[in-house]
Amino acid sequence: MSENLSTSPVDEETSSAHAIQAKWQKYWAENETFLTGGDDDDTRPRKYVLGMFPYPSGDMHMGHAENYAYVDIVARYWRHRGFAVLNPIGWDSFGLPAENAAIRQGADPREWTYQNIAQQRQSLTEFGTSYDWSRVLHTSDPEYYHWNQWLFLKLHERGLAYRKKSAVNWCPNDQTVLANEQVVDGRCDRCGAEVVKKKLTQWYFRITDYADRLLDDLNQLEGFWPHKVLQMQRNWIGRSIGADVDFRIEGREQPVTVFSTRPDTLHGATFFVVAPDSDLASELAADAPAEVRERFQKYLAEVQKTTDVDRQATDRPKTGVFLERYAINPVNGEKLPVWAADYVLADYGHGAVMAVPAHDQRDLDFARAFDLPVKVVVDTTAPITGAMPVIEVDEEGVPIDTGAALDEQNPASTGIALTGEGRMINSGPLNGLSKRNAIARAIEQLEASGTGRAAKNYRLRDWLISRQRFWGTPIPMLHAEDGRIIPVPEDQLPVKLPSVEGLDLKPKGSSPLGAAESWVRTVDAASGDPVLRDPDTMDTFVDSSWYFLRFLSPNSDTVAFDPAQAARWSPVDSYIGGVEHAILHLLYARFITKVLFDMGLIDFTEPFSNLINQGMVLLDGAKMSKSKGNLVEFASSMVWPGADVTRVAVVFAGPVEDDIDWENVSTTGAQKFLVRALRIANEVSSPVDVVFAGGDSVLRRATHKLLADAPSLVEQTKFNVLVARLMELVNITRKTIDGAAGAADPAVREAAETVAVMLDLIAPHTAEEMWEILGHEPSVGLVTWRSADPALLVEDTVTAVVQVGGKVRAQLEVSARIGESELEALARADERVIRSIGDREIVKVVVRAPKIVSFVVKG
Ligand code: ANZ
Repeated sequence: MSENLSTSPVDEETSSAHAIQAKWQKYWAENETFLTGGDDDDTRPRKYVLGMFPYPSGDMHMGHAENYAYVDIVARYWRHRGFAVLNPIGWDSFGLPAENAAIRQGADPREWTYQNIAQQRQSLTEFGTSYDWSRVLHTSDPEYYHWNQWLFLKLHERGLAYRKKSAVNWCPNDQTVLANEQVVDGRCDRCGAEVVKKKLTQWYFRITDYADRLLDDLNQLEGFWPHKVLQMQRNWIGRSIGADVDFRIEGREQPVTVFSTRPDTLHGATFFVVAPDSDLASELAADAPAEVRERFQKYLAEVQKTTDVDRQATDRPKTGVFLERYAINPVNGEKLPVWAADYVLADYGHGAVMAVPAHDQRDLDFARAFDLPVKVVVDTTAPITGAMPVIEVDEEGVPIDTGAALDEQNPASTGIALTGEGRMINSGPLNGLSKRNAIARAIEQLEASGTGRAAKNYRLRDWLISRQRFWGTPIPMLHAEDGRIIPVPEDQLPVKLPSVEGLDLKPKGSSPLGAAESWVRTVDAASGDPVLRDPDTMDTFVDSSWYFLRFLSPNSDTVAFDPAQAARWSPVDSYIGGVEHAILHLLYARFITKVLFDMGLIDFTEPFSNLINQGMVLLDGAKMSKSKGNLVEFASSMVWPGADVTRVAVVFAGPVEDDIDWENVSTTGAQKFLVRALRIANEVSSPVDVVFAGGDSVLRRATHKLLADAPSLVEQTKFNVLVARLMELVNITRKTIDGAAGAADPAVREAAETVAVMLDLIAPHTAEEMWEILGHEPSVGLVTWRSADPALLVEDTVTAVVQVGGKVRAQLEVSARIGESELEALARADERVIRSIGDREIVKVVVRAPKIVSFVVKG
């Protein structure tokens, strides 16, 4: 076990650190030191610094400590640079853990939630964070979720909130819908039951309408967000460009459309596949012979137990059922057998594909498993640059002799699909074209013949937002007996959650709210008709999709946020949090931002100008988490070793984006450093108004070098380097105090004050204490950073003499810190020295850097 867990000494240093901590926390609270400011008469420029707000699951652990330490560094930094800083905090306080805890304890989720919030709030205060506590929000407060409901109505008005019936992941044990991420290896991640697909009518947000903008605007963020996160967002949206092609199915009136990224390969299609769980598959099977129908039904039951992720796995054996129906290829009239196979997904593209086994690996695997023909239509051995090769064709126009090279690569025997560049063959009018040109030509031809058109497709799905749970925002919709769905009028918001009294929160297939009779039954104000409230609640990602705007007007009961305040403060300048939110939360926040922009409420289209992702805090190589039972709790670390020590230790442990293992974090090193820093402040003996001039030049240079470097260290998030540099400056200051100049040297005061002001970013209690000891009024947190004196940044130089045969022949201006070999090299290169040595032999060189080089010569 590490020192951090096993020891809890109450030594002198720790208890004095605790006294300092308590003293300054009281001061900050009483003086409201960190209120935002930035009002009309505040002429300072503004920064909005935001940490991803916490979920109130018990107390926080070291992973949170790291995050909030970083947020505080950035917020404090901009205050020191003369900015008005908005640095708020709130809680993402709806969600399943509260509800599950309430079910276990037979209690109200409210109690669990607000108790945990109180505990976390206490921890964050004791951590010395500089939040503006006047702006706190909790998403589970009706004052907050009122505006989630308003947002829902606005999306509904714009056609962006709609209901649809579709197959969703369903846990038969927990009796609830699961998100794709909650399904692990086909099982419910909470209870382990096999997840099935169930068709349900649910509310969705039409995020796919924004797919292009969500994708294209990522380019603006390049360089400001981690590249990895941008790439993850791009992949999640997953735009594919290609064509929709209409195939006739024998015996069916309506054609069936397929999406293909490779319309150039249409002549290579040898079969046709529909998703077994699509309506089309059931319809086609319904008309098939009884035994086919039966086989299909059995297969479908299996498929419904398989997740989309597993269905797309390439290493699974291919399975499927021939439906004894045929599709007609629109480019050549060929009959293609129609199969139902689970590698085709019902809700991607149109849920059906033309299979081109020679050029698509999944199709090839399937063709080989069921002995279906493979037809090569792209010669990937042919050059695609230079002149178009002459392709010899037989009397039917089929190329002959595509070359031995291509024979060797025949996918039917190698099992490897030919996906590369090449020249079209066996493709009628496309023959000889490169793949790229053939795609364009094929689309032209499809459009001309009315059997297809250019098309785009996205991996991104609409956002399913209804949950059959109690502890969330009620969906503000009413259901009339005649099936009409009526929005709750805005002036009747918020639709508050009922009391849990008498409600059974246990999952049972529908929302527990449906059983709250007196709540669910109401009347439509306009018609006076009896109606039922929608019993579902919203996905909690809705709550966090716009909370950064609520911080601008946290107490308004007339608007979600004030557009004038949004114009003043947003977008968020620095958003700081874990990479686990790289996809969904950020995507949803970006989507809602664009909707609010389209509504004319804000004048920006991206919510977070800069994103900082910190690494994880591990314990013994595993991520700290409650379920793993390897938490180092936040509160206990503040009892021992104290907030400042914890902060320094965590920040010093490594670069922001790296994972750190708490086992390797040294709190003793951090504690020693803070004690040394305080001691220096205590020893300074020059007066508080002393002029910083003269004094120990090494120390002054070190101080000004740090003043010059620190801003870019912070702005490039090299926080651990900043700690190292502060440690170095404390050491140099110590040397000066212990040397001839002593503690009265003004350079010592200058260095100590610089340490105090910069240390405020990381160890604010110690910094305040130092500042006070040094004779200043609090708060050091509001002191503007001094700028570096350029004269002190110039490298120190000295004059070196070069002797040849005992006579001074040259003088060189060199750095005071020059090394021996470097000095010798400079001397040997000097014209005067070369001339004076002439062709005499050098028998010895004596170098005393930085002052003398002496050449002993013969002859
Ligand atoms: C014929 C073809 C030939 C295809 C070829 C690819 C290569 P991405 O890039 O991921 O968008 N496809 C279409 N709908 C599908 C579905 N519902 N389930 C599974 N696969 C589906 O993939 C697009 C390609 O995936 C499409 O282009 C289609 O196969 C397949 F040499 O059409 B292609």
